[in-house]
Amino acid sequence: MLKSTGSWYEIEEEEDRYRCMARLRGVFKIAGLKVTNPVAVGDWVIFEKEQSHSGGYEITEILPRENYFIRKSTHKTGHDHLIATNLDQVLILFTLKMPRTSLGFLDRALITAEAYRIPTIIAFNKIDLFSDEELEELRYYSNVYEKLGYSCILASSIDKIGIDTMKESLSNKVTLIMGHSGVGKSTLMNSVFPDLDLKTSEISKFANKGVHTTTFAEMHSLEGDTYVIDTPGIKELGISEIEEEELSHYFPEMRALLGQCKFHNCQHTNEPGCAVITALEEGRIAPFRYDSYLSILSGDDNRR
Ligand SMILES: Nc1nc2c(ncn2[C@@H]2O[C@H](COP(=O)(O)OP(=O)(O)OP(=O)(O)O)[C@@H](O)[C@H]2O)c(=O)[nH]1
Ligand SMILES: [Mg+2]
Ligand SMILES: [Zn+2]
Repeated sequence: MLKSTGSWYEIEEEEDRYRCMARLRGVFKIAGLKVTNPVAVGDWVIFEKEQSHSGGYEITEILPRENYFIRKSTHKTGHDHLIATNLDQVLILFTLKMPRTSLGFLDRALITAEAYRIPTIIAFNKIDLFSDEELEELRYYSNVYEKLGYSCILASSIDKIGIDTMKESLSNKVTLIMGHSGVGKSTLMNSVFPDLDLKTSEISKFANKGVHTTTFAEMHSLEGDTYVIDTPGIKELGISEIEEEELSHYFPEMRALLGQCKFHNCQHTNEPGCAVITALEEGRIAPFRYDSYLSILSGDDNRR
């Protein structure tokens, strides 16, 4: 499924790659998931011609998902929203300004991807805008994340930096593109795949808060087996389905210390003999990562 617009779904047939619009036949309930959207971008579905005369198509079955990227629904309490499914990787765009991405947001996205074992690439975007000092700050972050096993790419669509590397990383994969509104997701995809021609905002328009240029998540089928899913910017990312006790498992630097704390149920806040706190004190864990951990653990709402 490539795109959903209300009750209609745009789908691409696997072999002949023709496109059609389809509706859902009946109600789909997915065991164990309370979601606002039963079918998500990336889903493999079975469809057929509508039994009535209309000539339209109907989705009759959703095939089991390999993985999915999910967030808390912002308008329906207790429900989640599927952003996309069956992903090879997630690309998170981060900017230091215009607009600034918080490290808390980045870490929440990384944790969600970790929880579903989806490899992640971080693009530090719009580097043409930054002073030497800011670039230094970016390099510091990028170093920390590289060491944790995330590929980092410094990128700029204006100065054409990182475009070839990006193209290589995205080729023949299904990639979900994530980040706040205005970080340059659509612009970057246009730079990497010039045929794409996605709608982007002008600087003046983007200065207006609340303008979302991309309004639906949409999967774009490109050369070979390359698929990118451009999404509307999200303001905040509520983490779903992760228990407090398992949160540290999704921080690779803490996962590495699993079982080394004095207490087996250590939450790494102020317990004696905590291996995580020792690592923090010895500079083996970056303070800003530990801050993210604490803020997510305490349910603080710095999701933005
Ligand atoms: N300086 C600079 N500006 C950029 C760069 N990439 C994009 N922009 C500008 O950033 C603004 C937002 O770009 P978009 O590509 O529309 O952002 P988006 O992330 O797709 O935003 P939504 O669709 O609303 O989520 C536009 O004015 C772009 O021209 C870049 O590398 N450097
Ligand atoms: Mg966009
Ligand atoms: Zn501990």
